[in-house]
Amino acid sequence: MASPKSEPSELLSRRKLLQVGAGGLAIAGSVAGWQWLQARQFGQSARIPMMGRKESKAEESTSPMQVLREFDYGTVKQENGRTIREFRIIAGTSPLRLNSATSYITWNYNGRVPGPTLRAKAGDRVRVLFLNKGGHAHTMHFHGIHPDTMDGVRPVSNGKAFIYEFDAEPYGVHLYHCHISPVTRHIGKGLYGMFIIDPPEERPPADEMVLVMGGYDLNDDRRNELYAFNALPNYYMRTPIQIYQRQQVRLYLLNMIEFDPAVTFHIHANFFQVYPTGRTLTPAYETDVITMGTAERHILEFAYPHSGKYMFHPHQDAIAEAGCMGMFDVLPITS
Ligand SMILES: [Cu+2]
Repeated sequence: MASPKSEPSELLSRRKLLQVGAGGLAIAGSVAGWQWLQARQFGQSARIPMMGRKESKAEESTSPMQVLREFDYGTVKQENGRTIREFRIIAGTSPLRLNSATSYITWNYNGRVPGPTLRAKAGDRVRVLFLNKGGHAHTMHFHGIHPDTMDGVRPVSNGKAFIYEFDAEPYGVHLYHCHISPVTRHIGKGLYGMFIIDPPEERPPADEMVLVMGGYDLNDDRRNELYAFNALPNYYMRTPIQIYQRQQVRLYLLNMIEFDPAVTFHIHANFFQVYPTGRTLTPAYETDVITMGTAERHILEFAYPHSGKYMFHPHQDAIAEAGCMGMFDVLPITS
C-alpha cells in the first residue's frame, strides 16, 4: 500500500494536471462526446437527450447541466494486477452567482459545486491526489470503508497535498466532503461531492443523472436562506432536465443541506423505486416522497409514461420556494 505523502508541488504541478487533463480527465469542464464515452466505458446505452449548454456568463464556474450527467471515472491504471483509479482534486475558492442579487464565495473541489462525481467499481483501488489551493485548511473525507489514516479528518494546509488511497467498498452511492471544523461552514460553502461505487455486475442501462441538494447560509445565522439542486437555485426550473418518455432514469440523489435536519424529495405525477444508499441491486420499495437526513443518498429509478413537464422538489415547501425546485421535460417518443 502506498503511504500518504505531502509534497504538493511535485505531485500535482499545474503542468502535470494539464497533461492529465489533455488525456481526458474531467477537471475543468467537459468535451463533446464525453458523456457518450462515459456511457460506453461501462457498456451502457440509453436514450439521453443532447442538451445545449446555454450558460450565462455569471454561471460559467458551475454548470448544473454539467454536474447532472458528468461522471469522473479517473485515470485507470493497472498496478500489481489491480485496477487503480486515480483522481485529481484541487480545493479552491471562487464566486458563484446564485441569483441576480446574490454572488456567493464558494469553497469548492475542482472549481465546481458540487465537486466532480467520482466513480469507481467495487474492488478498484481508489487514489485521490488532493491539492489544497483554497486558502484555508481543507480535507477530503470519504464515506465508505477505509483505514483511519485515509479518513480525511487530518487538516491539509493551504498549499499542501495529500494522497488518499483505499479500496472502493462497499458498492453504493456515497459522498465525500471536507471535514474541517466547523464542518457546517466547509460543507455549506460547497466542499462536497458524490462518490459512486458501481457493483461488480453492472446495473442495467438507464439515463443516469446526479442531483445534489444543497443550502446556502448567506448571513451566518446558521439557517439557510437559499437552496438548490446542483448549486444554482431554481436552475432546473428555468432549464428543465430533458428526458425521454418511457426511458428508465437512474437518479443518484444526495442531500447535503446543513442546518435542516432532514428534507424530502418528491417527483410529480409518478412513483420511483428506491435503492437505499445504492446498496441493493433490486429496489426495496416504491414511493413518491422519500425523507433524507443530511448526507443520506439513494438511487431512485423511474420512467415517465406520459410526456410533458413535471416538477421535482422537497416537500418542505419553504425549502422548495427558496430555490430547491426543478422540472423534468419529458420528450415524447413515437416508437
Ligand atoms: Cu474545508
